[in-house]
Amino acid sequence: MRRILVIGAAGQIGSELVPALRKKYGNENVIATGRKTPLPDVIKETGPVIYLDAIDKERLAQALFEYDINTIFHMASILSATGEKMPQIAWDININGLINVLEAGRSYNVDRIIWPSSIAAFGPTTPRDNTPNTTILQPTTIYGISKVAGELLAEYYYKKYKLDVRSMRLPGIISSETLPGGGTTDYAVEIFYEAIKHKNYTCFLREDTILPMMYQPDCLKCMIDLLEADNSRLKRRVYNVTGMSFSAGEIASEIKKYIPEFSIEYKPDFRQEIADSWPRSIDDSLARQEWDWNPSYDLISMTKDMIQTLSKRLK
Ligand code: AKB
Repeated sequence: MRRILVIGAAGQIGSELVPALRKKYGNENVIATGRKTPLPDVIKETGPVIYLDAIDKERLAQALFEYDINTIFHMASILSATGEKMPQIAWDININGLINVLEAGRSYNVDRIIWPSSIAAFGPTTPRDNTPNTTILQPTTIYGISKVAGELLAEYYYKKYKLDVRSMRLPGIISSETLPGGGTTDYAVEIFYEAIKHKNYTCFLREDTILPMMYQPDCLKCMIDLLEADNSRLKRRVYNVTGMSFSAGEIASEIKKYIPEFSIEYKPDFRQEIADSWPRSIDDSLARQEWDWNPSYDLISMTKDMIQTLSKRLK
């Protein structure tokens, strides 16, 4: 039986991952943790919730012991744009938090840890189209540097201590429940809220900026599929995954099909340089081969679903 600790349950992914995990593994078996951001009611009302800062080693160890945890989703992270504003704090939370989770996991016989990496692990020297799983990793953001270090730690703990850490390089995640915070791909979520509420949006990236993205239902499936993947088939700890790739201009055109009066202007800021250092599209064939990764949503089906879901909610 899985006893799961979700660190960072209030975030864009965590807030929907906890309900998905509770549905599959039972409400009492999924312990949601938060720090500063309040947890959504649906999480507080359906199962155990605790305060936890992953930087606090003792509190982390206590949580693993008290709740008899054997599986951890470590979702807490400072994203790319915020990281550039406070690089030392980003390093502390992203790396020291991860090392604490790995060390506690090793001491308390945790048998699986899922920790997402990101397309931010790539950099300007990486091939930008159909980026392979194994390639040049020379990121230029502190977030990306922390992801590369984390990927190497995942491989290291697996080899040295047999700790079963698994990771996927997430692209931008598009979701309708919780807004992302502090990322470069956040525009692809904000654009829907602004289009529905105000019929216009000022985009912080150029119109022709193409980035890899994934819709939340595919992201949740990705988390659970990698958790459950048969270890004998996995030939590495870290996998490329993707759902779709589009430019800012292309998503705006797709939204206009539903909201014809929608207008967009482009005012690139410091996040443009970050976006320009990341791949345009991702080769995720190894994830498909080794654990049957198979996303469902493309730009057309994702836009339709986002517009329907958010229009209902925001009205
Ligand atoms: C960000 O934009 O920083 C994140 C990511 C791609 O990891 N969404």
